[in-house]
Amino acid sequence: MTDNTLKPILYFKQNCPFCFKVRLFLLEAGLNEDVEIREFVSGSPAEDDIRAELSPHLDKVSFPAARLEPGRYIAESDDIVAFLAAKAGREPASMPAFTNYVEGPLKLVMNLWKENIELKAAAA
Ligand SMILES: N[C@@H](CCC(=O)N[C@@H](CS)C(=O)NCC(=O)O)C(=O)O
Repeated sequence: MTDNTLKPILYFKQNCPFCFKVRLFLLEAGLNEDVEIREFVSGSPAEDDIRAELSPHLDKVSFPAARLEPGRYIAESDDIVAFLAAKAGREPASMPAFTNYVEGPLKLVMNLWKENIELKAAAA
């Protein structure tokens, strides 16, 4: 039987594209049972609880975030994937769904987001 208290805890904001990146990695790597996922909806009481839990441990709270082990928190999707991959002996670069998402839709969303900020600044 798996000891749940030792599993990494992942904190996800619902519909966040960077959280989906970690979700996709977990799914493709078959690691869903090796982590505990705590997902919140923006504006919900669960969000307040999660932010209160994370803020003493992180310089800046962002999502996804993870408690890798008791007292050890990080918040950067690449670092979370790298930690989980190393722990499981997996190579994210060789996972086609994960790499397609990161290089395709996620990159597109990030580029559109940057372009939108630049256009707004230019229009102001
Ligand atoms: N580079 C970060 C970006 C994460 C990010 O910007 N996440 C957004 C949600 S999609 C966030 O946390 N925004 C601030 C907030 O919700 O407090 C990563 O890859 O983890």
